[in-house]
Amino acid sequence: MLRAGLIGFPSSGKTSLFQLVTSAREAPRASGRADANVGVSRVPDERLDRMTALFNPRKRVPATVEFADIAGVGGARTGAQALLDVAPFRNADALLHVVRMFRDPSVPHPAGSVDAARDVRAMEDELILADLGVVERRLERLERDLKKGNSAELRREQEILHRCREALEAGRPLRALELAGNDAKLLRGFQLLSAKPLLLVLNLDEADLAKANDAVGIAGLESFMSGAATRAVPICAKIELEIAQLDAADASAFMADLGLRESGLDRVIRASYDLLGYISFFTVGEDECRAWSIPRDTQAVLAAGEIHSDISRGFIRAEVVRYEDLLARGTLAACRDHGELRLEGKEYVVLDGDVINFRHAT
Ligand SMILES: Nc1nc2c(ncn2[C@@H]2O[C@H](COP(=O)(O)OP(=O)(O)O)[C@@H](O)[C@H]2O)c(=O)[nH]1
Ligand SMILES: [Mg+2]
Repeated sequence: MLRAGLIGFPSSGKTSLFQLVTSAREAPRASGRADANVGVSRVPDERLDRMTALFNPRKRVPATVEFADIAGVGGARTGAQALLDVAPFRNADALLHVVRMFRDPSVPHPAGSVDAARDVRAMEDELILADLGVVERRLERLERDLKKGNSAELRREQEILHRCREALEAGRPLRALELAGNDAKLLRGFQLLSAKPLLLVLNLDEADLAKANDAVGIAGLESFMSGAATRAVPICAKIELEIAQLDAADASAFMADLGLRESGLDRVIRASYDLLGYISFFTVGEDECRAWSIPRDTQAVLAAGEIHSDISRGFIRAEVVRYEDLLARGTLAACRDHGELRLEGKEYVVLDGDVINFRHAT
C-alpha cells in the first residue's frame, strides 16, 4: 500500500485535503496516535468496476492509499524537524506538500501574504535542514564505529552519506541524487525527508479554478518542477469538500459547471501513482475482484508476494491475460480459447492492467 504524508505550512489546507481524500469515501481508521491522523482511501479504478460487473463477486477490493495528516490546529508541529519524530511521515513513500494559493483574508497566512513559490522553497529548505541534522549525526556515529572496526559496508555507507551531506549543504534535496540499486535501498533505510518523492498539491482559490491547468506557471514554479521525483497537481480543497457532500447527480452537475472532469481525490491519487511509478494488476473471480498496486517493472514473483509471501515462495507460474481482452471476451476460458491467456515465469515483468492468476505450490 502506498503511504503519503501531508505536509505544509499552517492553514494551507492539509486537514481539508485529508478530509477530502479519506472521510468522503470511508471513515478514517482510528490511528491511536496523538501526533498524526491516519486515513485510508480507496483508489478509484474504472477497470476494477467493469470487472466487478463481469464477475459479480462477493467482494470487490480496490487498492488503497494511506494518508497521514499532522494532528493539531494551526500546526505548531508542522516544522519538518518535528516530522522526523512522527512515524507515518518518516515511513511515507511520498510527501504531499499542500501549498496555499487561495487568498481568503479571513484565513491569515502565517507569513502574512500568499506566495506559493516562497512557501515551496521554504518547505524544501526545512526538509533539507532536517535531513542535514540526521546525516551529520549518522556520520559521527559511523566514524566512531569505523574506529572500532573497519568494514566495507560501513565505508560504503559513509561514502553515500558524504554525498548526501554535500548535496544538502548546497541546498539540494536528496531526491536529486537519483541513486540506484543497493545505494538507493541504503538511502531509503535512512528515512530522510528530502529523499522522498514530492507532490505539490496546489490549493487554488475558488475564483482560479478555471485556470487550474496553468497553476504551476501562475505560482512561478516551472523551474522547481524540473527537479527529480517532483510533480504538481491543482485542487481546490474547499470547493471539492463541498462537492463531496452532494449526492452523485448534483456532484457531477456541479463539477461539470466548474469544468472539473475528475474529483480532487482522483487527481491527487493519480498524481501520486504517477509520481511513484506505481501500476495496478488485478486478481478476479466469483469470490473476489481485487486491484493490487506495485512499482513499475516488478517481476511476477515479487508481485505474487504482494498478495501473500506463500504465493511468492511456492511460485510455479503466472497465468496472465490483458484486462482489455478479458473485458472483450467476457470469461477467462474464452481468452484461453483465443490464445490470449499467457503462461509466464517468475521473471515476467508485470504490466499495468494485467489480470493474473498465480499458480503456486502449497
Ligand atoms: N477559501 C478557501 N479556504 C480554504 C481552502 N482550503 C482550506 N481553507 C480554509 O483554511 C483554513 C485552514 O484549513 P486547514 O485544512 O485546517 O489547514 P491546515 O492548517 O493546513 O490543516 C480552514 O478554515 C479552511 O476552511 C480553499 O481552497 N479555499
Ligand atoms: Mg491541520
